[in-house]
Amino acid sequence: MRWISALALLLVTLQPVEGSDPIIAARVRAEFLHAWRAYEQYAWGHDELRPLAKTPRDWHGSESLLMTPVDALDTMLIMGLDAEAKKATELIVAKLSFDKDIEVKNFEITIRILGGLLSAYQMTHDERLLKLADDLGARLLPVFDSPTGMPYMYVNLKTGKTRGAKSNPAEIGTLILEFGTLAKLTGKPVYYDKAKNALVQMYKRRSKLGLVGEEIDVETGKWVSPQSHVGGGIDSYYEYLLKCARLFGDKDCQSMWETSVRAMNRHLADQAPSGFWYAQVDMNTGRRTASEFGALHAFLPAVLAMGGDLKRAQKLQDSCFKMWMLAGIEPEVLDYRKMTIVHAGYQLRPEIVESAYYLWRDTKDPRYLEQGRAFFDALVKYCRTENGYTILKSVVTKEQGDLQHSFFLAETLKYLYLMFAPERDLGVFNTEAHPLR
Ligand code: DMJ
Repeated sequence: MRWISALALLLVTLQPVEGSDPIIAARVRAEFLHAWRAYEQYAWGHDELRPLAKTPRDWHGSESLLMTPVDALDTMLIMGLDAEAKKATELIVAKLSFDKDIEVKNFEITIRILGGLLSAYQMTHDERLLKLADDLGARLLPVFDSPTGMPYMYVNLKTGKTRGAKSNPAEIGTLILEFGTLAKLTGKPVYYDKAKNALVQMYKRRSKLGLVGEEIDVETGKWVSPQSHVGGGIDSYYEYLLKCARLFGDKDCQSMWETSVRAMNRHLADQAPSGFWYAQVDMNTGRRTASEFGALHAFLPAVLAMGGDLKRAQKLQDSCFKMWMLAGIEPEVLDYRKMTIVHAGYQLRPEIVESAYYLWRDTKDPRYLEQGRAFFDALVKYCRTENGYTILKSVVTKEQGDLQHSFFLAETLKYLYLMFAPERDLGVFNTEAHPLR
């Protein structure tokens, strides 16, 4: 049977795709299929695939929320993989149920499942997807019932019981694109209002310097950690201030974004000998506490570019690329003052690719296509397995771990494909790369 799959791969590879580099676009599409076929074969109906063990991985015990099919569906539609998209849709409609006695993380379920359902609905007009999204949105709503209106971290989908008062700006402020879109599509303003209030409540608690910290109690509204940075736990809060303004024309979001990006550039930006970076500082004093930057921070060039600051976006992307090239593939965290790797894993993350995609779109500077080719070559070289793609335990030794995250199909491969395929306007991407209109 091997020659049949080799032939299928060849045919996919040879399909013409007009764009900045049709050959690479076709190769990315073929690699997407390689990842998807492995999921189909070894993890069908489950959340994610462990490609080395060839076993499924579910997030909530034995219950699946079909993380990979929902996350990957709009990528299939964008790549023109119609048969695969149809099969994934039928699985979702037949099997996806939120009437489950499980506690989910509001942020992850919102950006992956709600975002994925909404974007696929907007692309296909399949009402069944909107119905699922509305059901999910209603089950997530209890998270906002805290004394401040900022959401709890977890909610039980069946009982509505919430947990996790200690949260962070990213989990509190990365909801408005999905809940806002759901409000517009269902005519239920409550979704928009609750998510917008959470964002505003978060913003109101910024320090005198205009910065937010890393951890906050949603019941008391008091900061638990004053560490400020643009990495995990804070990153997409900034992203959604700007994207909320873009998607909904919301003037409050525009003004919150402007104040926040000014503070970020003033107190976090760091011109070091190794390049231009964003540091860790105390949100109240502005004192630098660390000089760490990593795979998650690499979303920022994209957002700066979208905000119109191409100068900083380009300088920062040059630094990000240096980070990638240090070991030939991107470490999770780097100390940019020492230029040493702090956390050596690579989780198949998309952020650096996303930034190259935006900068290519906005500048047409060929250096971003070169970066894209380097990303793709390294992924194929180090993360490809016989059955899909996997994370690395260490970018230094290149030892592989065993997980194909759903965001690899939702984001990493989508942004790579879009960079090399014909340009088109898809709308505003949520933080999981689900385009919304
Ligand atoms: C994704 O789930 C999203 O991009 C999120 O904003 C950050 N973490 C992963 C990818 O790294």
